[in-house]
Amino acid sequence: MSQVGTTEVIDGIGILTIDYPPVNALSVHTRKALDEGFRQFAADDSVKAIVLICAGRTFVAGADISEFGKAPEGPNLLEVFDIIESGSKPVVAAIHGTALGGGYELALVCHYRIAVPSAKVGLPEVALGLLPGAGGTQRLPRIVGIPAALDLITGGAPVPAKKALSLGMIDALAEEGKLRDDAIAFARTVVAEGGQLLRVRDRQDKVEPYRGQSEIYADYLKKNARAFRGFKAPFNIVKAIEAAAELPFDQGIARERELFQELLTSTESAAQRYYFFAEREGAKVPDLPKDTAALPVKSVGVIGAGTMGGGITMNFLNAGIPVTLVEMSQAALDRGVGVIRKNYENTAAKGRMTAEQVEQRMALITPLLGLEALNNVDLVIEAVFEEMGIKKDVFGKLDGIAKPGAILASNTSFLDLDEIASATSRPASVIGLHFFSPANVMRLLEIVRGAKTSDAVLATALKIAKTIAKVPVVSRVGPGFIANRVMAPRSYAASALVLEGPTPQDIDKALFDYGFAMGPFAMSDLVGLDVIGRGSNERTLNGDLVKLGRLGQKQNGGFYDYDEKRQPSPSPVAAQVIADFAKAKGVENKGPQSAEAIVARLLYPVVNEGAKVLEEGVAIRASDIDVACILGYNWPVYTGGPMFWADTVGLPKVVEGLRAMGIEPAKLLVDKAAAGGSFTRG
Ligand code: TC6
Repeated sequence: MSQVGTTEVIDGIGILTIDYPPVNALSVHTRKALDEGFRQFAADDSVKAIVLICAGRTFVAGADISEFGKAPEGPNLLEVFDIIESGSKPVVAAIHGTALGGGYELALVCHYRIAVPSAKVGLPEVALGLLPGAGGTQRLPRIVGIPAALDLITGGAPVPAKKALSLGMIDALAEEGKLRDDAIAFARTVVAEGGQLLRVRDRQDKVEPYRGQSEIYADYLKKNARAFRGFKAPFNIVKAIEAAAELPFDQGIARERELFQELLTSTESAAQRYYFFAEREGAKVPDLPKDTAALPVKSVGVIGAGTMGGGITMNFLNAGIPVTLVEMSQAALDRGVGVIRKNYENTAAKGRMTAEQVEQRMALITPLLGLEALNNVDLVIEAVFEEMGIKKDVFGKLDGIAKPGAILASNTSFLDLDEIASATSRPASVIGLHFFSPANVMRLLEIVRGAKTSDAVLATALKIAKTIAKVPVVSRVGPGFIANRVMAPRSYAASALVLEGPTPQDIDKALFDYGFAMGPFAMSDLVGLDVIGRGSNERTLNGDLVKLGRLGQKQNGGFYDYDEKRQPSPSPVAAQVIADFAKAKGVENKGPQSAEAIVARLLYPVVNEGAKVLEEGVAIRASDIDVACILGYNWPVYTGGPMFWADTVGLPKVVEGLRAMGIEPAKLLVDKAAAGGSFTRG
């Protein structure tokens, strides 16, 4: 028996335990253990039924994603599944943690499924640009029916055990902490009742009613057009589920395989699989000793109850950590607390929280006036006005108030953290925690490591990110840190390009088709041109529009005109303003450009800035830049982010494109292009 699997037999019940940390993925070792274990039990006459259970934190969490795209080794997964399903002894899958993807598909080839209440099951492959290619698209519809299968597999969300029970995805709940005993008892009952083998593949009752109804799938795709835009996997998933209704099981499996292979070799899936690991890499800091202990954070203080401070506060309340929220005036404090309450009540009104949970979270806030209230918290996060003088003043005062060892964090989005830290006598305790707005929703957290930030404080920040369900990327101090800095050239390029011929709608459409939710001009109109142009003394295009009273969507239109339903249309007035501005700047109109050229013009400079951020050591690795852009700026995940995308375009092409735009490429980019290297592959 391989080390990954252990077998034992207790009173006629064979127990196969899989132990392959961290998540018992279906690697070659796990497949071998399953293959050997089931063959052994099949040959053992004393075994009447089998329990499949896992050690560690979870049941099998899926195929081993790191094996995808490599030459297959060891027993084939589908053959192993066939041994389990077509065997003559009933098999009970005993589930704790998460049975996801290939892990839940493994449970589906067992004849029974029992899970503890805290377990979750599901088919999340869509998030990797894949479909459940080990029978999931054929078996799950046979349990839950076509409409539910469409939602479950294209949505991919793990289903909590109780709901899974009501949907039939599992057959029974075990008592928490007693999974093994309950699964053995369940298997005994099955044997006592005749040892029936329930094979999901043989079920027809849930799919038959939908046979011959192709409109279900067309309607479903239409209804979800927005969510599925740009992705490949949802379309193949829908086709595979249609096959479950229309084809005999084995043909359905063959169709699933075909559709899976198509996804596996797609750039979209490669990008999404890369992104899965990229999100997890962010928390790894090579020069931070692994054994660095995090400091305890049992209470938090937030300075500023505005939009940012309020959003930051909610993250901690959601994690059950009490927050002292501090403002300068009672009115600002009341307003801030009121907004937080309203946000929770809105969530409750949508049924995603109970009234009791709203009160529990609100009870964790202590609203107080003045910084002195922060004398006893473990972590202070400052979210005051973005101006160096004000920040230094706050940190100087905090230094005299906060208890020794407290972490002093700034939410600055572009100021020099080291200068802020210099206002204190304890720069080792100062760190940047840069949240993105709305801070209670956006998953990105840029952790800014100052020149003097201690290892313990950095380790604590990384731990906090996990506690409040954020994805961290670590940045060194530099203007705009990572996301804001690398994305800024996109805006500059758009402002320059619109003077040369392409219209705002040409540019927005090119970026929308690339995969962004909206283009830069639609975005400016949404945010407000007066807000974007604020603070600049120079004549700007935005400023010229504002002078005409065009503030964007909120007033008289901006780059677009808007009807009463806020639907945009091209604006002749804006077109004239652009033409006048171009003339004043002496920019020649060279006419329209292709979408490809527009995308290159706006996004190659982002790649170039990314290369500089790497070169300067501001970001640790290219994948952190991709994570920051995907989570901070909604860069389409199926391109992998700017750096992964640049690798797919080809770095020599990017270098050449930048030079043609009159931009000198970063040295790192030039060197990699010349050496045939890449940012993200190996
Ligand atoms: C599939 O099954 C397709 C089937 C078709 C058949 C052909 N493979 O997330 P964590 C690693 S597709 C390899 O930090 P958590 C992860 O990289 C798969 N590695 O922990 C990390 O490594 P590190 C369908 C994996 O407790 C470590 O395990 N399944 C895999 O916050 C811990 O992970 C999924 O999509 C894997 N499948 O969450 C599920 N999974 O420590 C994907 C994890 O070196 N996994 N690792 O950085 C998850 O959603 C979560 O990992 C979790 C645990 C909920 C299982």
